[in-house]
Amino acid sequence: YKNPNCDGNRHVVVHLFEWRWNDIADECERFLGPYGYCGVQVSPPNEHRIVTSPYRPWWERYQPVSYILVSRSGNEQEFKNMVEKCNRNGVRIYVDAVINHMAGVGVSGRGIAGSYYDSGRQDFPGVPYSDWDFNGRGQCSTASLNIENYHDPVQVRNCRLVGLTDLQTGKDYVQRSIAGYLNKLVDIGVAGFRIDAAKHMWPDHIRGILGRVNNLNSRYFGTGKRPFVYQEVIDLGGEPIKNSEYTPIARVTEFNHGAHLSRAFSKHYPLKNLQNFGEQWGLIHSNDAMGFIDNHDNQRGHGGGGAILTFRQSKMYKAATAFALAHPYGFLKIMSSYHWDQRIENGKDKNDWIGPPAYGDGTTKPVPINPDLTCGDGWICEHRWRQIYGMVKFRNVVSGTGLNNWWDNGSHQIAFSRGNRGFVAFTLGGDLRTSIRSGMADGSYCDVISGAKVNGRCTGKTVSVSGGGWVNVQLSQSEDDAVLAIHAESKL
Ligand code: LM2
Ligand code: CA
Repeated sequence: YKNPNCDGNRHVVVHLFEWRWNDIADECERFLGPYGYCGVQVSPPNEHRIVTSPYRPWWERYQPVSYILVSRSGNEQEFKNMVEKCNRNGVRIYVDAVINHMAGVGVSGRGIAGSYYDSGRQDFPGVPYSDWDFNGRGQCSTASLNIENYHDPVQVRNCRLVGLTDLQTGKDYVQRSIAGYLNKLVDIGVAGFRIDAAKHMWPDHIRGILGRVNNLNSRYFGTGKRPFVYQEVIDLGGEPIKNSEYTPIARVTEFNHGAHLSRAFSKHYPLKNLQNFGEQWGLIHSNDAMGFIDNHDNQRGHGGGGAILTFRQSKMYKAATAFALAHPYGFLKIMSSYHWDQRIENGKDKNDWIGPPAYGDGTTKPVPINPDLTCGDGWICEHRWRQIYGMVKFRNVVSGTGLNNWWDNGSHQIAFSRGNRGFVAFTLGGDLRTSIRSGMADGSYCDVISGAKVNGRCTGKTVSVSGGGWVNVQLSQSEDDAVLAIHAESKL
């Protein structure tokens, strides 16, 4: 479950948070395929509640009503078309699987596909699930039936996460229902899953469910391939539930990866400390990790929150992302966000619920593309920022090499090479003008941060390597970016 099943030499996934299936299909063809992205994490494709107070928050999609493939992003036919078109363009689809729970208690009505539900009675005929498929007094000991104490692993698994009706994921019937949903997706041609709220499920239950999942569709993947799985476990230390309970099963989201890099690029400590970044910093093993700077939760203060860099601190964010992409650690995911106006009161964003750009009736807006490759209508599209897609390509080009020729100035200036395939330099403190040893062949290169190599010419800074690998680094503090990067395929 740890192999992402990328097509060809592709190594990075993008989370197109709240995008419609039709837009993702187009994006695979016009951008993600050509620019070397491996795949897309899509928002939950199954039927969810329609929440009207607050009006259509993004988080309504984390309240399942059934496993029918109708959601705010589109219907089943649109989903199938997307998977087909993306696979045809060499881009994989990974589904955010919300399988720990169903909708929050105390509401009834119809989900977005029209299925009736009554979460007060724990009745979800669209699956169907009924009361005895859920954890109750027999399994959860808190009076509220909610998780009240994260130091009690039984509560964390068997009680309700923020009031969400908690499935008995150990039950044969429940496992069969969930596996039925995942198998439907696998048969359509998805390449894997993010397991939402994995920390709230017993590791053995996840193992049991995955054991019931089919091999990937041989039409796209060849025979005998298992889905890629990354389990969402927020382990920032200090709680009894550890990442290490889940790494034997499949990959795990490494929240410390982005947390450390966010702190480093916010200058909480000298960049030179990053010399031994990785497992030596207490991160899980590189081959077990799904790394990222921010995700849809912590960019708005949910799910652990913390001082995470996001698109709002764009210069530092791009530098942190560039470091992550240049460094060999982990398999990486890029966040692609939409804009919302923050309203911070007492350190909390009162607008943290705001859903995607939408029309008055709540339907999600399409993603318009500007001539300069950026997106309009409130879609941020970090994955289309030149500094980010340039480094996604860098990661593909240097794949398989190690980290060599570490250099630092003892403080906020660092540089390193990736074998003889790539070189990066960073400054968060003063101008960086010096020659640094690299593994690169002598010649002229295009810096893929300030520009790109287009038809053999460089639209940004040209960088010369001479004297047997010495890079003439010219990077000033006042530039738009704190990074310079060259790779074997940006040679002019
Ligand atoms: C996740 N990972 O474990 C998701 O990444 C995260 O975004 C989900 O929470 C969570 N688990 C459950 O799938 C989000 C959001 C919550 C929201 C839930 C359910 O962060 O704030 O909870 O989705 O929609 C909302 C209300 C909360 C209420 C709950 C139940 O914010 O106040 O609790 O619904 O009605 C009474
Ligand atoms: Ca649970």
